[in-house]
This record gives sequence, C-alpha cells and structure tokens, in this order.
Amino acid sequence: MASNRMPRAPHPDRPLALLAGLTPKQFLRRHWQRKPLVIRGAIPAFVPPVTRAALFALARRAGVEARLVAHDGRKGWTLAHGPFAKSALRVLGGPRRTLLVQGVDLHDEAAHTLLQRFRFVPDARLDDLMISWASDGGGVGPHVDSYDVFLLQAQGWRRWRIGRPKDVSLRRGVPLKMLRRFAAEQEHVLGPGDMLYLPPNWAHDGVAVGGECMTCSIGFRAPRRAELAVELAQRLADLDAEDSGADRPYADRRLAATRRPGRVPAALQAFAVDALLRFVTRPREIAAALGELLTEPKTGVSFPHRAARWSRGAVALDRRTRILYDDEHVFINGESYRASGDDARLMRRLADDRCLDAHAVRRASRAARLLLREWVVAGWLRPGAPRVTTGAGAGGVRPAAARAQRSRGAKRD
Ligand SMILES: [Mn+2]
Repeated sequence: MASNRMPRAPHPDRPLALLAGLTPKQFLRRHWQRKPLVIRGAIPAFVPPVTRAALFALARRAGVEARLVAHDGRKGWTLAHGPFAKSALRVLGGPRRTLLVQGVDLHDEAAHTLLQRFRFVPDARLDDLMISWASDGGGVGPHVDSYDVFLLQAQGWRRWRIGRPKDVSLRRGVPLKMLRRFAAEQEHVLGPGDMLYLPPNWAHDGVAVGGECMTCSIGFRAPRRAELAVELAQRLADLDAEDSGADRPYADRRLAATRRPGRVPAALQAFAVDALLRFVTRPREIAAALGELLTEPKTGVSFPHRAARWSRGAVALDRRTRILYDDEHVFINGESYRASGDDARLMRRLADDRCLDAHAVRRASRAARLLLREWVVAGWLRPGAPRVTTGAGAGGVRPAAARAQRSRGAKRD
C-alpha cells in the first residue's frame, strides 16, 4: 500500500494474496460461514498498525475498551477491565499474559486503513479491529465465538488449535467464556503476515509461542433476530409517539358486562396482534430504522466540531464515521436522509470510497454541498484528501524502521 489514497474495496473477481489466491467471490462461496482457511503470507512484509508501546498507551486511555487476562499456576485465570493505570500494565512483564484492545480502528488511522482490505464484505457486517498482545504462553483459553473472524498475525508467533466443538459446556469458576472440553482437529502456527479465517462457532485456542506476539482480529457483527426486532420496534414506536393519531390507546365502547372478570377480552388480544402487525407492515420505515441503527456511532465516540471554512474541494470521511445507503436513503452516524438522482449517486460514492475528490464536489448540487458542509462542521467529514497510514506509528513507518522499534522494545512498561 504505497499509494497515498485510501485503498478501494477489492474487486470480487480479482485473486488476492489476502485470501490465499482466491478471489473474494470464491472465498465467500467456499469458506465464508462454512470452513476455516489458513493463509500463509496474507499480507507480505506486514507492518503492525500499532507498536506494542502504542497499544499499551491505548489501554490506558478512557473510552477505550481494554481487557487484561493472566493465567497463573496458583491464582488460575484472572480478568481485569481497562482503562489501566501504567502500574497495572506491569503484570504484562510476566509469562502467560494477554492484553486485548477492542475497536483499535476508531483510535488509529493505520488500523482503520487495514480494515479497508476486508471491504469485499459489506460495511454493515464489519465490526471492528481488535488487537491482542500476548507474552510467551499467553492466550484466552479455548472458546467459541458466534461471529466470523480473520486472525491476522501481526508479529511473533501464535499456535492456533481449532475444531468444531462436540461439547459446548463452559468451564466453571473462570472469569472468561472457556470450553470445558476441547479436542483440536487442526493445529497451525502462524507467523507475521499469516492469517486464519474462522467461521462462527468454531472452537479455537491461540497461544503465543517462542516469545511475545501480537494478533489483529478483524471481527464481523451479525444482529440477533429478537434483539433486532426489539430495537426496530422501539424506533418505530418512537416515530408513532410523535404522532398521536398513530398511537391510539385501546378502546372498547361496545364493552359488554362480564360474569368472568378474570378473562382477557378477545378484542384486547386482537388489538395486541394488530399493534405488532402495524410494525411489521411498514417495510420502508423498517429499512430507514435499520440504516439508522447500523450507522449509530460506537459507544464512546464523539466527533470534534470544527469551524465551517470548507465550501468546496476534496473531502474524506472521519475514520469513526459510519455511512451506509439503500435505494432511497443515505444513513450517516445514526441519521437518515432521503436521496435521489445525482445527489444520491454522489452520497453512495462517498459511502463506497469514503472520500470525494474536488471534481465530484464541484459537480454536486447546492443542497448536497450544504449537507456536506454540515457534516464537515459536525466533524463527520474532513476537508482534504484521505490520510493513509500503513504501519506502526504516525505517518506510516517503513518495515525496517518498525523492526528496529520492535527489537528496542525489550524493556517492558
Ligand atoms: Mn475468539
């Protein structure tokens, strides 16, 4: 990634080293949600998006989701949640320790750039980049996740033991979700630039071997049916609450005197069914609510407002901005806009490329430019071309420099 523009979403029919020479289309057909894939040299000469020092610094920051896992002979497994004091991170100096930092892509431009390589999967499915650092022998024990994941080895070596669990019962008395019994079907030792794809519900146990290591987890999200239904219904209910005509209470003007006061009136049962039906028979509003829900910024994310100097010229989305679209709407950071014609095409391009060049902006309608300006002021959009960093530290350190930094890092903090 030597170019200074944001990498475009990979072409579905182009073979990728990232997918062991498969095209995204082939990978999705053969492996996605079906079977694991081990990819040697997925990213040759891979430079980790952050250094160990930068990762540890993130774990100390408020608003960053971090966990520390230790496995000691006497104390067994222990788990602590961040943000961590500098002194708390000293335990990482011992063996069998793991530091997990969630959502690194929200905090680091190079991590965000790395995720762009996986955009052959829709953004609506992409969750975040988690980075785990482990000292020798470190891991989080055998477990099962309900999501797809790419495990990209960033530095050092990790031994993965994987298999379909025959018994999903969990170990008791440990602070982490850990399988009671686990027999591996396959074992793979991954080095820098190697990657393992795992479908949901495959048991896995990864342990740092031959010293410390760092692993990037590219995780996906899949809403649960009931949870999604509740959230969508809530949003539709909020819409109805604004319109009293749409949210009339149950009425029974023809109520007959009863001798069985304990019985639920049939009319009230019908009213309940009708109440739910009125939610499910609004596909357009459901689509809008879904888009808003999917682009809701992650917890803890806030955007820096800036003065509206911008009126034309290239723009790029802030890495924390979530943007999606459907046939009728553009959704950005939890808000929906109706869009059609040329303006819709422009906004879709912004969503797919995460930037617009000066030429595209110049051709936009006045209304579209005003909207873009609003987003600049809100901090969702940045004037100028996209910033691209491809490695540890700000400004994209080249592989050689990063390696020097690594060997210098013998001191633990
Ligand atoms: Mn896992």
